Amino acid sequence: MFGTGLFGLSKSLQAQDEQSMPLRPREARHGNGPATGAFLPMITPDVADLAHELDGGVKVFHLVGEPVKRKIAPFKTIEAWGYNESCPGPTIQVQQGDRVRVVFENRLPESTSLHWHGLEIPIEQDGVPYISQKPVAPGEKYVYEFTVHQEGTFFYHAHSAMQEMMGQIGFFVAHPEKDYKPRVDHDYGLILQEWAVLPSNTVPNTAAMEFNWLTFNGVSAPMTTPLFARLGSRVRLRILNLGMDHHPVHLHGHQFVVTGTEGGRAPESSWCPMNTVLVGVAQARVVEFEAKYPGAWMIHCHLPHHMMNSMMDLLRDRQIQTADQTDVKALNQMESLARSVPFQHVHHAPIAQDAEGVPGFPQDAFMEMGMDEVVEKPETYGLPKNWSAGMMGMMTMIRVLPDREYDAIVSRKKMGSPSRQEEHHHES
Ligand SMILES: [Cu+2]
Repeated sequence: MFGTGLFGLSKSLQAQDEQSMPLRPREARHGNGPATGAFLPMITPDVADLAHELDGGVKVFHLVGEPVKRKIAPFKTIEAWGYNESCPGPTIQVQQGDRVRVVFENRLPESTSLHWHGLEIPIEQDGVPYISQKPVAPGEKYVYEFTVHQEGTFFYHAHSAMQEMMGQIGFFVAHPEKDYKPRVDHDYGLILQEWAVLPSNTVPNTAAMEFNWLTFNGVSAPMTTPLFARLGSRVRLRILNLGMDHHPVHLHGHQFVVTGTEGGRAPESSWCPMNTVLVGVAQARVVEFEAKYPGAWMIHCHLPHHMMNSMMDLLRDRQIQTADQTDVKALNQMESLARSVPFQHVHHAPIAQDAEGVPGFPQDAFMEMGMDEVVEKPETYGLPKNWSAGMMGMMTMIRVLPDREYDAIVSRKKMGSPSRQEEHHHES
């Protein structure tokens, strides 16, 4: 069972399967409850939404800061910190104009606070230890409450640098009172993070400046759940970065326009065609595009070292190297690795007969670790054999699918998560 890719979803987390529903008129869509209006919820692949309850007119969320074991690859689990058993934390979605209360509980071993990045709220709600509030001690609760007058892609995070690097961040999306124009059919969010986890370790080294694990929404490719869109639909993608590096995020096969930043919607006069957007630290970039061309199109950070993970803890005696490697040796290592982790081993791409005599060899040879079966989920249905060998690090894909294939994935998702369907009130 892969589902959302999270360990033990708590009941406070509401699974996101808007994605599993076929496209239908916008008027039929609603958020988590009786919001002030209808909006198309954003999907955060591999991360759940945070449900809320209503108290009078106030949307009340319960957020718990705590240590989280996060499986970032089929064979690698790290001990991060996050919220509500999730890292990154669950996605909060509200609507412009909402009054929001977040009851925060600190189950970390040290003091913390919650900062609402980009929101124009009173200073008492700003979440900076000692400046705007007393730090929230372990075991304590703290209540944040404010009115959201903005629209856009914001986020919450601990206002402590090392806690940020332990993973303490989550989306806070404020949907506009009135739909953006043009409307989109799919809305996806990706949080970019990087981790330094030394060999044989599980706890990120938050003082490191070099990172060996790169994740979208807390998982590395090919474990990232593919995005999917109906051919001909319009797609919004919100990309959020909180780490030590800036990430140029590239989309294959389509041009997009940047329609917003961490400050909200951008005027249409500023939109220009691109296919790579630099997402700086603490920034969000919102892009939109028409899903015109069928296929499985990569979305990835284009920094070469972020298109892979440095698997030094995994490969043991074969760390990344460019010498003293033979085909036979590499295959033996891959096979023993596949037995020990375990994943399914698919033979790597061919090499030349005289490869070992060529200076510089190997580079990408032997890097491919096919693991289709181990990362299989409804969203991977129908991908070509060994697709997973082409995906590493900060990488996912958007599958642009004609009706029949789109519907096949939707129905597989439904079959895979029958219990979650009960939460839906969308009927066509
Ligand atoms: Cu990057």
